[in-house]
Amino acid sequence: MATNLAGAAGLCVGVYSARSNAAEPQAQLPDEDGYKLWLRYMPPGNAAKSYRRIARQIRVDGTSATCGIIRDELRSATTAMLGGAVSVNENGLMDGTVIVGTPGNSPLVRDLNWTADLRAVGDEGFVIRSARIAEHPANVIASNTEIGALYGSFHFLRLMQTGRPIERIGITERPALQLRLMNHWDNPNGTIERGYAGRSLWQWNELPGKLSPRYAAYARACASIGINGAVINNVNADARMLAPESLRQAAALADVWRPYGVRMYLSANFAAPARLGRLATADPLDQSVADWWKVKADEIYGLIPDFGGFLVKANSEGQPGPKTYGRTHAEGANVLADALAPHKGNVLWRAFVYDEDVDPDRAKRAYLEFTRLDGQFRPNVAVQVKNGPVDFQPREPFHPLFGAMKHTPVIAEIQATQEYLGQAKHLVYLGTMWKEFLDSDTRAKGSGSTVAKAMAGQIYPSAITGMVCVTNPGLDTNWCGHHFSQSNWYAFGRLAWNPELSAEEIADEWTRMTFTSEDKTVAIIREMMMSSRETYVNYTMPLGLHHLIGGDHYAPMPWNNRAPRADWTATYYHRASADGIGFDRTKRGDRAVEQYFPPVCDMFDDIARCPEQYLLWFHRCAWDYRMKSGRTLWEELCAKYQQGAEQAAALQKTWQSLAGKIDTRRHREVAERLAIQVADSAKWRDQILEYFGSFSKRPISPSVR
Ligand code: GCV
Repeated sequence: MATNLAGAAGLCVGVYSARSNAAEPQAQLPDEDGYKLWLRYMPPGNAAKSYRRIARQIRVDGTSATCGIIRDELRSATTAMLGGAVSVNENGLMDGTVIVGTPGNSPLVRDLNWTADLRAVGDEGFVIRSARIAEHPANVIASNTEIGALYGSFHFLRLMQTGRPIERIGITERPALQLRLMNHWDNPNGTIERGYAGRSLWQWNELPGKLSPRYAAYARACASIGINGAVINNVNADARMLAPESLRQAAALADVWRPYGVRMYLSANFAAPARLGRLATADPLDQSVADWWKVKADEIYGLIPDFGGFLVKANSEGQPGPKTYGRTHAEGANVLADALAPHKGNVLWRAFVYDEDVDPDRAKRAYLEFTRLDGQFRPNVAVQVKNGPVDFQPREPFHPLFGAMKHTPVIAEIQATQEYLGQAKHLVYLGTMWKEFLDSDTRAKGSGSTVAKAMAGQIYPSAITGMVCVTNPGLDTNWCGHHFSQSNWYAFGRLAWNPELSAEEIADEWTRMTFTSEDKTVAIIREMMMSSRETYVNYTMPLGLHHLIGGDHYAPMPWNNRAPRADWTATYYHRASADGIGFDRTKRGDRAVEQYFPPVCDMFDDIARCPEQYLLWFHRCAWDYRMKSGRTLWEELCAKYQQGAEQAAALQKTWQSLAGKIDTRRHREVAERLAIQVADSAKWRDQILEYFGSFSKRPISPSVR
């Protein structure tokens, strides 16, 4: 009875394909506060006419809370976009029905017999296809699970929000990674470590009795981009987060999130058996400790049956861990893993460790500690590795642990909260940075062994795949502090679902959903976003420089040479002197390059082939070292800092040109932050060049103003 109108299954609609261009002319745009994120559902310009024909009625089979959410979302979104009520009918069929269901809850979907296609998309994927059902042209959003159907519904709405065709479509989507998690660094007292958008979303003084509407709004936003879990507390974990009262609070949040497919995870303090359980030790090989974790896991699953697992920061920056008891990271992770295994929970064990006794170079330490443990972790442990070997710098080479662990799942940790990237004051779109990372070729198994493939278990089979994001929402009305910081939450979700997406297409769709569907304005904003990260690198830490900051990680502080640890200073990294600048990590230096597979190692090691963007990360160079541009290193540094400051000023000017194209409030709020960014970029340029000039003893190039 059903005919596939789109032809071959799996035909995907390209991002720039046949989009209706101009929006219908808009008069004075009403002010917006950013609360709606990318889910504004504005009229989609000229496309509305055809959409009205294709989406006339909604039929969502199934009675669960998730089905209710799908129904409400489709109804309110289409009604808002199409300018007239779209009806919901659970029984009827008419031309232009949007049908959503699973073979389990919908006889219509079952009768389509899309068994093979649905098998291919797994539990969370979906098929969206135009079909003729009982002689009626319809669009069907089908999945094996209701959560998959929810993801499919948001995908369908995204097509409409971005003006793409919804007629004769055939889309098959399956997430590349299993775990797509937000990592909040929120503390029980309501503060957020490295949070720049207000206090924590979680109202501990009200939970579990009172549920803020933001909990569901948050889960809805996550679901709209395929995020399927969240660690709600700081990795610098307070042991009391595992106390019964806290668990009841977390359970209340988990109950709100469940229909959206967002699973609860907690950061666990490794010393909890001692600090909370009052045991004499937290030694992972002590039986009483293992028993304590087992009882704790049972208690958690009694309250949160779909609890995802523990995230652990151990023996790092003062946190307790197995090494405190002379045990390895594997022995530490395994005791928690054994407790969670009967419940199918996972342990995400962070590789952000840099004990000084392991190696003098901080960038080498995690690799040294973890590669020797490969194969010793339980199957439900994944090692969570930051994108680069130091710490979320504006630019780092990829972490050498990607592709290096043959027997242990490695998942990636990236950071949206812009700790080192202008926090919520600078406009920096991170999609480009994350793509640079994901597309990096580890060469672990020949060319094409990208980080994205390593993470997805395509280089070595992996029982757990995933990417997590240290994330940015707080209680600010616009969630992320800077309106453009929302794009980083968005880009994370989209890339975790599909790391093959380009940064440009993500920026394009986010802009259309967040600001406007007017093509010219979209193109301008997209370009602003695409160049913004390189701009930031240029005026802060170009050519492989890193960590030129102090305590708050915001302002330039290259002279910072006093901290409790050498590797928290700036001078440890740049090593500027009268002879030159840079950290020699080559084979003649501290041999950090050897942690990469040979072709990558040789490329980084060879100063002629090392990409100049990593030059001072891997090489120590004389001030007169000749760059590819023909300039000396010193002149190149001057040029980069000047270019960055000019680019920041250009960003501001471009935004000013969009007055009237964006509602006044959001335009003004972004403009205010751009003014700060422009002033900061000049400050970075001037202070860094003055400081390094005191070593180079060369004049600052006349082009620097
Ligand atoms: C949560 C950096 C940050 C710390 C953070 C740490 C980590 O050092 O500055 O605030 O602590 O990374 O990732 O554990």
